[in-house]
Amino acid sequence: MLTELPTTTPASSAVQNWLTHKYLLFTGEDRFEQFGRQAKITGKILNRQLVEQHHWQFDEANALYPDYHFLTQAMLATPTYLRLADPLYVRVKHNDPINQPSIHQLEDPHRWHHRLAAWQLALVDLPVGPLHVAFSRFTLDRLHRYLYQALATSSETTVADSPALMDQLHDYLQLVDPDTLRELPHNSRQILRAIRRQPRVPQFQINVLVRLRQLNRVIRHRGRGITRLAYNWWFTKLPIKPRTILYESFLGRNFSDSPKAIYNYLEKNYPGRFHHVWVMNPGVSETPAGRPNTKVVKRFGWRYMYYLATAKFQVINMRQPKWFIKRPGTKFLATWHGTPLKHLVFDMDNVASANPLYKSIFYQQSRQWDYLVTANQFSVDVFEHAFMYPTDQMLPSGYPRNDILSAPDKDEQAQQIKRKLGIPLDKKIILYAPTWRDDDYYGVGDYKFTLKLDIDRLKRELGDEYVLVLRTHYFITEHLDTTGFGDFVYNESSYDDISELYLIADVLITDYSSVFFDYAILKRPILYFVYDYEKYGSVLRGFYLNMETDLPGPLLKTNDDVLAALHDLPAVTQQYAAAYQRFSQRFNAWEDGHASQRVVDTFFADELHH
Ligand code: C2G
Repeated sequence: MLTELPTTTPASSAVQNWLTHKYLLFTGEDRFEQFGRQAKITGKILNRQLVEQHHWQFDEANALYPDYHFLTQAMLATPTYLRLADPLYVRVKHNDPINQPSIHQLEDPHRWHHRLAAWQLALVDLPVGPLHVAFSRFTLDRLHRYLYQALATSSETTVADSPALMDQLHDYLQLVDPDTLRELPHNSRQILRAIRRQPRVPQFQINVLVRLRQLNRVIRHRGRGITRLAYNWWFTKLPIKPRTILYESFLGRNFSDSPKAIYNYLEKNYPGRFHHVWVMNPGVSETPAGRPNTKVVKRFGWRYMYYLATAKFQVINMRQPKWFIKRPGTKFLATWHGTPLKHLVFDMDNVASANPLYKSIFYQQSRQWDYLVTANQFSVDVFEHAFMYPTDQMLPSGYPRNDILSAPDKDEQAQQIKRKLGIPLDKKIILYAPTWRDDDYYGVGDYKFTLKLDIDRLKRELGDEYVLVLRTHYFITEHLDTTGFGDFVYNESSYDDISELYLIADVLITDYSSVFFDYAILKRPILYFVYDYEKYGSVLRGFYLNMETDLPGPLLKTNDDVLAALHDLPAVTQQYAAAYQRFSQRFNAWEDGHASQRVVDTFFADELHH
């Protein structure tokens, strides 16, 4: 067995030593962030003389796992190793498995064949002893973890479907240390033992064992697991409901955005034609509950799973769950949620906030979309490369969510909204709606926001004329403390629909949020408070627009600049008149107040016209 030597030597002299001594040099095994990506130190450095002396070679016939045999042989011959504190060699994880997969991310139907062949070659040459046990344990652990994927009947390239692979697995299991097999959890142990005894285990027997294992997991995960199981085994086998529509906006956090506009349009123009099901998280105050033909279901609850499986139409503004099964006969409308300013998916170099599989998960999910709603030609062009999505499946419609901004009665609606929010009718409104920061978070989907806008000063200098409506992004979970600002600040971060806040706002302050594309339909002044401009643009995301020349308003880096602009908005308006016009032509040419109609006429065509 390998023993670790004490790391008393600094890296440089360790490298010197390694040339003359007989040991492996590990450079650590930690995962960490490097260049904004997940990285792993996996380096093993070997003495070249040793390699030549033993004629160790990579198995070039094995395209995916050429190094197992090489490494086990090296470990056998060099029973000690030295782990270095400072990395000499760093592997950055590939974060685009679709366009630039690493060998481990390649989709290869023969992966299991290569894997088993490599293990077999390595284990055959390991004499009984600690390394043999360790390698058996390592491979059985892999088998245990991927067993479901490898044996489940629904998977495309299963071991179970292929008699040759079952034979190979059977042969491999003869080699492993029997004691390590005993260490496996019950169900995996049973499946592998059965295959060890006879290669041709009947499929039904495997299915039973695999299902038992799934059940086991469910019992461990309780709640969600059971509903998921019901979704997989039962609900997706039920007939599809031809007139049911499932809607979801911002992960069930709001009753808002284009799904809401489409829903309102359908109920107004085709009342009673459809059953509407809205996905809402518990605790959301504004929901369509109680409206005709409408149900509200809890995200990930039983009824949600049922409708996710059986509703013929799905209208969603972000992404469906990873495990969503797109059934034949169902139709999926992705409305998305903004014209892109920040680089998206395949255009992102570094995925600072997400896991390395983000791009491939996004890719698989977007293949399930039948249509993607777009607000302008610019979005069509960007989505084509950023999502790798075909343009002929995009709807060049404008955003349904923006119809309200061209409504003939928008001024009356604005008065009503102001009353509803308790904002004095004689006050003008500044709407501050910034976006989130990829690197400012507590945990997954749980982002922070640090308020850099000097509210105190705004109140002092503008409080007689204005109130401030504060609206944080839906990812920001923390509630900003605005006590002490009295009736100057209205924190509408949990208000359901930002379009209604646009309607009442006399001026918008934002940063890198797509909100200004929509707000510009109203032709009112827009200011950009970009206190972290250099960092955001170059390190975190990168932009599709030239922020210096393409925007309809000024980039302001300090509170002084923001206040100066607010004090003289007519000057800003005048200065940006030409830029604003260019901007509107480029981004809002399709926004004529009839986007919902265009989307509905295409997406529901078969249902409405037969
Ligand atoms: N939004 C909001 N309040 C904010 C910011 C955003 O209600 N303070 C809503 C708006 O509808 C906006 C949408 O969330 O259009 C998307 O927000 P962005 O800030 O643009 O950020 P993101 O969610 O990363 O989406 O193609 C657009 C991109 O996907 C950006």
